[in-house]
Amino acid sequence: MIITNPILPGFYPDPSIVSVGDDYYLVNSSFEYFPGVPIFHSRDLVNWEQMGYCLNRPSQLCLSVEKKDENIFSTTRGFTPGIFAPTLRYQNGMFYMVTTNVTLGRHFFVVTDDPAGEWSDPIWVDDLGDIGNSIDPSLFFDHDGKVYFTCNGTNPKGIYQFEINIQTGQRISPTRCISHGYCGKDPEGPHLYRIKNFYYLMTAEGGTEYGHLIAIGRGASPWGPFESCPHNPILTHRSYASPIQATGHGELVQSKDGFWWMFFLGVRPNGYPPAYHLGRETFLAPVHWIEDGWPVVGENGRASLEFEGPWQIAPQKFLYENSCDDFIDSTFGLDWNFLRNPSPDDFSLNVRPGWLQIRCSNISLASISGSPAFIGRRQRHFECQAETLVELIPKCDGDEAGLIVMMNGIHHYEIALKHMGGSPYLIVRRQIGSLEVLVRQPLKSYSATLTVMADRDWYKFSYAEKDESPIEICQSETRYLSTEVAGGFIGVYFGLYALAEAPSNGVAFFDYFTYKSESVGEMR
Ligand code: 6LW
Repeated sequence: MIITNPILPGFYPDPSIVSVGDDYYLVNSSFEYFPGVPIFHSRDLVNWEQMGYCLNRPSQLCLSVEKKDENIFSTTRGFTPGIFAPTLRYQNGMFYMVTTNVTLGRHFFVVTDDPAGEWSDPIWVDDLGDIGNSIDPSLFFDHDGKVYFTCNGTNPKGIYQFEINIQTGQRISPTRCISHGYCGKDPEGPHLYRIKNFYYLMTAEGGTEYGHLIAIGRGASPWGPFESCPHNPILTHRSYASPIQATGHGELVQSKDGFWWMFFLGVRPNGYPPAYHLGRETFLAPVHWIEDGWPVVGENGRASLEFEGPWQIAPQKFLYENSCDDFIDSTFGLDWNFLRNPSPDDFSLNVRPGWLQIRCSNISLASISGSPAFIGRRQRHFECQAETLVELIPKCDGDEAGLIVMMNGIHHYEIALKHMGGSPYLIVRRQIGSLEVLVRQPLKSYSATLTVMADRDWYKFSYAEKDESPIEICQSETRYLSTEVAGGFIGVYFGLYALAEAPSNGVAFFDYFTYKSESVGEMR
């Protein structure tokens, strides 16, 4: 049985996974998107279904940057904070998801006995002491009942740890630096495991760019010292010609049949110099242990787009390959995300049954303190197409609504209807940092079908007025929405949005949204 990577294509970085009975559960980082920390379920490690989100209530997930703090976060390269790398653990019937809300600068965990249901409100982790900026928390439940909280810190750079009261989040030991990493810069993403008689401390190092790697060490105590694996890094694609690059930040897991696996993030760049726009994705590689008790990942530390699995599994099905939302349901499907904490008044599925209404909001797409009227889904395939039918009911000059290809608040392309000088226009805007290119042309009415077709290198924008053939209006490079250009930790989303230049009562209605990868054939 051939297994195809990525297992979760599109923006799904920092995978963490637990095995419970016949089931596996996996979580990813979600940064500035709401709800936060998607959680997936699988029975075979390869076919995954989304069960929900660990953080689906504002009481668990505050993503709004205070106006006064905007300067701390704003850079010329877009905005990312929010929820960084999570870790998922299971102990005595309870699931724990620990992470960092970087917008607030705090670690916390949430708990549940039903991962598909509601998770608790945050249990905030005590002050860690003076270790600088800290992300990537992990929990380790030892056989003697002790629970360890492990994370990275920057003062100095290293992996830090303390014993935690898992009921309260209280720190119950001094914080100690347990490693400065094994073989790369920026040790982070630590996970502690007890395997046979050793404590293994696994880390992500090298930074989450092309030098990324996973390394491991082991010792007799959870506090170390950790002897570095003689063949570290155990996974890296640095200076290695492969369609998968920047492999790192991962989780080791043993399947029921006794095989071992590494889930990790990687990217699929295009062109030269390489640039990736789908974000950091979740990949899988088999692991075997050599006699002296060290793991070997994939083919001597290298992963591939396809490999032979050791067992028979159902044909591999990918999440959300082909999705069409007719906006018939009264709630949003799990695939949809909002930017930061959405304003509930901006969206309605009830005003006009079978249509999504979005209010024209004057919160700009570039705002990092507010939540623009935007709802989106990940782009998961290089070759794909997104389409919608929109009707704009403008109230003020400048009201607009349409289809957006969004990397971050200052790197995005959109095709939209816009009310300008009292008349309807079709616009395509390309925003690349401080550069803005606008194409516009008059329309007969405030209604049109809008389409974006993507291949590896280009997005092509077209529109069709009622009963007329589609017209391609322009195209733009995928490269300018890549992480290399836009910065941040996210991947491209396709979304629907409505904007106003000043407070407005304008609204837009969207009849449907389709996303299709080329592999699934004709569009509607
Ligand atoms: C994450 C860190 C990393 O917290 O990138 O690749 C950071 N590794 O471990 C953001 O995902």
